[in-house]
Amino acid sequence: MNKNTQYTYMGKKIDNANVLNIDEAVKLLAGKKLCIVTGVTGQDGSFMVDYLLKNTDLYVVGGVRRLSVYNHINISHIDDERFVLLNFDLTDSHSISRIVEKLQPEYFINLAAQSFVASSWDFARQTWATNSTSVLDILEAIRLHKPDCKMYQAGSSEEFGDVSYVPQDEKHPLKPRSPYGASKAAARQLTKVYRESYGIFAIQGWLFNHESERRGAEFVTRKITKNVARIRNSIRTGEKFTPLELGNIDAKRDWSHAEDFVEGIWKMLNHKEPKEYVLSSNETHTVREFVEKAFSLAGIDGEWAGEGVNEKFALKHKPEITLMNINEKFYRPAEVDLLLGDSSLARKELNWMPKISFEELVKKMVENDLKN
Ligand code: NAP
Ligand code: F7E
Repeated sequence: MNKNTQYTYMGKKIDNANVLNIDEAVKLLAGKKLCIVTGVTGQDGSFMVDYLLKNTDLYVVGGVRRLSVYNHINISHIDDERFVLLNFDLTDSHSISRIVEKLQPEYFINLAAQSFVASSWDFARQTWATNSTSVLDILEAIRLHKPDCKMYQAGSSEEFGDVSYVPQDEKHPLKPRSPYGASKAAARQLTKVYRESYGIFAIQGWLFNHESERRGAEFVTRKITKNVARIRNSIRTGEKFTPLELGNIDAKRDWSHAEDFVEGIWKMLNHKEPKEYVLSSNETHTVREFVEKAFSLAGIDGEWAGEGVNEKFALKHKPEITLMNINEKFYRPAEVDLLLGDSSLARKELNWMPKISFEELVKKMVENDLKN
């Protein structure tokens, strides 16, 4: 059996074509304490499932949408009878309502989204439907069918956007710069309104960037580490290679490892009161620094030359060999220049602390891509 395409649930073989529908799930899970996690094929959802199976007795229902190609790599390692996959699409309000009504979950952790900021200008309406309208549908389903279900909505530091002060804490105003940021800010307001109007335990966290070996390949960190691995292999074999191409390398981000953040989400959900927190490393680094560190960890020494769109990172002492250059097509219509979080409230009240440093994060990602 190829674990990437098929695994076993309660003695039954499950594969991409055998994700459960709601009636099958109701039969299998009747009477069990459940947590629904959406977006389990993505980075955070898959780590959340790992965390819940390891640290709780809950049955975990992973929401996946039907796609024409297999995309379950991030969950293909899981072989646990408390984990079941359910057909789920954020844009289908009827299905969301049925799922909450029939499964009566204890927790609903909404990690699914159109999460790529750059695409949100291309698909602004789809981003809004996926990231904002769906949150209203989830909240309404909980209000009507399971008002004591605890709900987590994946908020983002992108809501702070054009920042007013540094570092950003829970009091920072919402000033989004992209359709993505605006959609998350709207979802946050809806979550707050439902919490305050109906007493539902519905919260969001303002999560600063978090990455991992499971990060999607279009996000800047994974794009860098995958390309570093490709270039390192070409240098070893003496093959010609095309350089890595990036946009704004002076953008600053507060990067952590996603595994630390799923723990923070669970702590927020189990805090004595429904309260919103910032999760962050409290350090900021430029994309440029990430590039330097990733190449250096792969044993490649580079140096910068040129300016603006002509700037490049080339092999040290061999400036004719370009490792990275700028391609304007990766610039965004509006940029969030600087993100730096202040997560002291979460550290104090939730006793939460990220364990994996920036250096370790880059190392883990580079080593993983070199290995693969
Ligand atoms: P991700 O890897 O891109 O995963 C997104 C997930 O959402 C995937 O499983 C995707 O399914 C699913 N999805 C997208 N559209 C859907 C739809 N219409 N119906 C059902 N599922 C759908 O994102 P992530 O990095 O894990 O982020 C998790 C959440 O945290 C997202 O809400 C993101 O916006 C938010 N967030 C992330 C960060 C970060 O730095 N990672 C920071 C702050 C907030 P497919 O696999 O089928 O595409
Ligand atoms: O970009 C710059 C880019 O796409 C980071 C999502 O998880 O975190 C993430 O959003 C920075 C930006 O993440 C390239 O302009 C330069 O300044 O990795 P990213 P993001 O936009 O910060 C927040 C908190 C979320 O909520 C989101 O869901 O890197 N950059 N050159 C580039 N970015 C990309 N993707 N590709 C480039 O070539």
